[in-house]
Amino acid sequence: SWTTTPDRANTPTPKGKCLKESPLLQGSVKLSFESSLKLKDVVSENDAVAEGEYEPPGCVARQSVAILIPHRNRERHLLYLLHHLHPFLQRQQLHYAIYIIQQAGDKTFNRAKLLNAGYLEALKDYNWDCFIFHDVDLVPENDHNLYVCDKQPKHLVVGRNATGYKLRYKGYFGGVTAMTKEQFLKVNGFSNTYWGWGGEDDDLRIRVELQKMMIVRPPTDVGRYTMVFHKRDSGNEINKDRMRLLGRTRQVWRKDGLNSCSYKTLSVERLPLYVNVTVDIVLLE
Ligand code: UD2
Ligand code: MN
Repeated sequence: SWTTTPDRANTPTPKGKCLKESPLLQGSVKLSFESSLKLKDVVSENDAVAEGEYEPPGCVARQSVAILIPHRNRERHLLYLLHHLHPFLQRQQLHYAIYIIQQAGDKTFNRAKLLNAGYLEALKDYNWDCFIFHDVDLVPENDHNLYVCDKQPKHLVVGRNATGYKLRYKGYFGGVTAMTKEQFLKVNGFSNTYWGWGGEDDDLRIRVELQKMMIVRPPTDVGRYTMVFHKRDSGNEINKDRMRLLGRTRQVWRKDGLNSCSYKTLSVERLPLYVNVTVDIVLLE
């Protein structure tokens, strides 16, 4: 015989775990925001995605990650984000799904409560290891910024274009964060009581600190984002009560959060690029 290695061509080998560092990463990539971009283009770019979900073909992903995006009336931003985020996550060889959490009605926006509802809804589909809480207008620039969870809660937005790519302030925890299913449960999720702009991200940081967890971040050259320009949305006016609310977090976190998040699921649509969850969070408590 001219070969001593056994012929494995016909025996299916079980898929191994994906490598710690994906060989598909490209580093810093040039982002495009073309006004001519159409939803159908983004759909056809991503034919390996079904109902917002993807699994790497060649190996078993190291984590299963749900990306939760609070949303209302930002369709253009959503399209740009989907266009960049799907390929980005595929290069990281993750098993993931994207959930868009839509606030029904036109009452004041509540980002934090939407994310609590998104966490609870996503867990009805699958036992996700890791959750990424993601603004719709932030596009990651470097695919070494891994969308996986660590032993500690992770803040992925070290800097963005508009602020010179510097951390806005010490303890800043807004924009995009990653927490395991257990870490998020341990802090009882976000507060449900922040209506309008601001404070809910600092509240989550306080919850994390109360549990003696530490926030970790990627290096500065990796945790870079472009925020698509926008003005303050109507229906998301600055929350004048936020400082008072931040003063009572340590007293109320046990009973204000995931365990008290009342909402009504109005619809769950499984679209090609994301699961579209519409919730009524403005209920009489
Ligand atoms: C900052 C934080 C954000 C949050 C917010 C205060 C960064 C990069 N981001 O964002 O995480 O803490 O301050 O609440 O620091 N949204 C809609 N429709 C609306 C209003 C909001 O979809 O009508 C969603 C959308 O995902 C948006 C997010 O809520 O990205 C945050 O709102 P923003 O972008 O207006 O606030 P911004 O940029 O000051
Ligand atoms: Mn924004």
